[in-house]
Amino acid sequence: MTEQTAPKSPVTTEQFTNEIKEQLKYAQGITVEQATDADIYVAASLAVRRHLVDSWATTQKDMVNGSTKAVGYLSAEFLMGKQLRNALLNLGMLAEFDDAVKALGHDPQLVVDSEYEPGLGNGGLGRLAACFIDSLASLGVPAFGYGIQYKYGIFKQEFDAEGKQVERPDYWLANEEPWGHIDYNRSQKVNFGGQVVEEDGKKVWKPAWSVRAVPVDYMVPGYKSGRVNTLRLWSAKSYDEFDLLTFNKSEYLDAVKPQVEAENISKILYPEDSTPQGKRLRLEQQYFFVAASIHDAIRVFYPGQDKPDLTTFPNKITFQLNDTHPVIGIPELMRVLIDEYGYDWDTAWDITTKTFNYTCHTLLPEALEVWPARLIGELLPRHLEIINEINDHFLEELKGLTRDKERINRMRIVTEGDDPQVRMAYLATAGGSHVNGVAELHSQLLKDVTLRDFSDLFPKKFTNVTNGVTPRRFIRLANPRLSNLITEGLGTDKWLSDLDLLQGLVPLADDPEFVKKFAEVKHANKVAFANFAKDRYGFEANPDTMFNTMVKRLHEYKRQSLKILALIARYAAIKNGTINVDDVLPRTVFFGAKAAPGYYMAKLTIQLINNVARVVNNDPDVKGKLAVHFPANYNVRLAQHLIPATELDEQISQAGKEASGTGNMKFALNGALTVGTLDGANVEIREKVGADNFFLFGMTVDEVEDLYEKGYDPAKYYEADPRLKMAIDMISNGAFSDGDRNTYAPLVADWLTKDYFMTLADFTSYADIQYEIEDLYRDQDAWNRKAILNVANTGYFSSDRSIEDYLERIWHTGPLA
Ligand code: 26W
Repeated sequence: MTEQTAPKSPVTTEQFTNEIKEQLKYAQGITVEQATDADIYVAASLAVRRHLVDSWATTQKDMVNGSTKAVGYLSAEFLMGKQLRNALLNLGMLAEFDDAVKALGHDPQLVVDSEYEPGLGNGGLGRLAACFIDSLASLGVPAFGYGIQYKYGIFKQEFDAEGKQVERPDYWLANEEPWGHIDYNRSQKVNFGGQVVEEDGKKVWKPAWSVRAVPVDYMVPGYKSGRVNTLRLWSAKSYDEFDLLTFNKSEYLDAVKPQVEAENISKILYPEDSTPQGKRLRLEQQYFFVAASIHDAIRVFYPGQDKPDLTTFPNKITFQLNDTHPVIGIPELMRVLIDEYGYDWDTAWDITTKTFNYTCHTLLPEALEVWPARLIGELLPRHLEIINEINDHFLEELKGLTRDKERINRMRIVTEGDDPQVRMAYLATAGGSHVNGVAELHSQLLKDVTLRDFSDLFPKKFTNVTNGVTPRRFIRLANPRLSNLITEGLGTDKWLSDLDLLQGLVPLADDPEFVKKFAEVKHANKVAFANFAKDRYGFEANPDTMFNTMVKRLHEYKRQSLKILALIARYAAIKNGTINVDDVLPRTVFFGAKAAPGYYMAKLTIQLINNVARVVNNDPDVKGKLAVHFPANYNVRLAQHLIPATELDEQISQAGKEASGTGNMKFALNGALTVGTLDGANVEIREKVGADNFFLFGMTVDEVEDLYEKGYDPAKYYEADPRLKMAIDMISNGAFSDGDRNTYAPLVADWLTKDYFMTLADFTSYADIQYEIEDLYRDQDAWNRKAILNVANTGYFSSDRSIEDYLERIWHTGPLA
């Protein structure tokens, strides 16, 4: 008998059916007969929300009245995914929902499908924030997620006839959005521009214009904690009354200019996930949500107090800075403490440094934001003053710690010269208590390279918290078949809130019955994905082939190029008989990737992948042996469908470039084997699952550094491996561009002359390991045993464990009593 500890539904199917009917009638003014799937979705969502309100209110009250420090997670991105089924899971109402909707004459899947996925993030950083607030609520820790409710999220990706990426606006709020609660009465005023004047010895900021930050609250229900936290996303509205006078003078545009300008701030998510565009609007967005959030926290934790004792602020809430994007919050809190509450510099600095902590999510130098002081001065003149003062104080402090003038100069927060730049990562490191990377290798490289000077002088500030993913969404919701098998195997479903319990599956890897059931689950997931893909994208995926997946943002360091070159080499080998077609192990390769709209090489790579797919999928010589599919618009929904069906996951970035990766964790937890480099969290995944259960290839970080040292000539590798030469030559000869030799010339030229991320240098190692992979796959029992050991040994990568690490090492707080 398996122990069932999942939350019990607060209502019966019948009661829930009536609640949906009630919403349809009173909230939407329609009858059951008139209701569409989308209407039922809205009604069911509103009915579910009602079952969360009490715990939400209690959590709010306990948070303010209690003495448990709260966490404020400041992030420019929250990639939440669809909400309904997650809320149903955490309320224990999944079955009641399905039965109630059927009772109302609708198909539960079609009702769920009518929810529009909120795309308020680009990729890893945004999704991690979503997993983290799920874990904070599930651990019962009082917390706010603070961000921006963009009107337009990450663009919708389509492919044109040539296989090129086309971006379409993601106007997600065009549809009824039942989850957000707009709270006009708790809006905050955010000021911009203007100048700073002296008034009786005090600095006074005279802003030129202001925006109204209106909070849109989303409930964040915990799994089995009975707690419901808040995701507070700010939406920009204008204060200015409509200037009728100007309107009458038919200068219409001037009349509404203030409105449009103001509301532009939360209009759209910047679709870059590595290279900041340094746009003024981006800085306005960052200051907008951070300033509103800091004032909101003071309002929440010091209700009705106009002279609060803010020296206690760091005991009320600790703010986590999700990368450099919210770091303007440090000079903002200083401004509030000094200018609005009259604290002296040292007291203010003491409060500020105790309040903030910084997480770095990248190793790419170009991804570390640097703002021109001039731009900050125009938009936030008082903040620039404070940043310069912080810089001065910091340089003084450094003079007390080292006499190495070079080092002190390297550590300047504000660079010298006639166009000074503000280095936000340095401001975050100087202005916070802790700095952490997101995987052991990443955190080590931050200390040894990126922030070396800082870790040498402030070693205690630096720590690591390896990323994690929420098992509720990425195992229980995405993979119910595997979830049932795990619960059966362990005899309890407690693993969903204690993922280390997966360890109990290790002995079952030697149980032929369990291995058989595991294989059946994986195959059923492959069939389910094939049906989903047929229906949603129109392509046929053959479940009797190996499902091999590479899904992540398109970036040269992630090396989708390596995957496509190896794929072309395989195709060529089949075509020219280097490999006997009968010995070829049938494989279906799935790609999913959005490229930042301005990222030329990334978009050319997408075009190449789509055209390789076109040629391969229409070539009878490889039919049934090799297929390539690139479903457009990779997002959380597609991930939830594709990950459970995958057998082989690609984590092939150049060592030392992927900070962590989180897809790697989701695939391993869903029983896929990984082919990967010793990069990011791959290192820890391989440690946990065992070297025998991970396909390792490629250079290590040190070997990469050595090769950069001694000078890297990619052409040499092109000459050395005929498989690589064949693949590149086929591209050059127009095999995937209807004979046009110029289409991919920029890619080929880069590979043969620069190839900064050493795709060519790691090609041979990558191509060679494919034989090992295919040999193992032919022994399905052996493959599935290793797959089960991957599931069993990756409980560590739960975001619950990550949050426990943050609580212990950085936040020093815990669950509400
Ligand atoms: C300013 C432009 C910009 C926007 C977003 C620069 C950098 C970013 C993010 C930091 C990029 C990102 O998503 N990084 C990813 O963060 C994940 C969560 O920690 C890691 O798992 C990935 O390795 C890392 O690439």
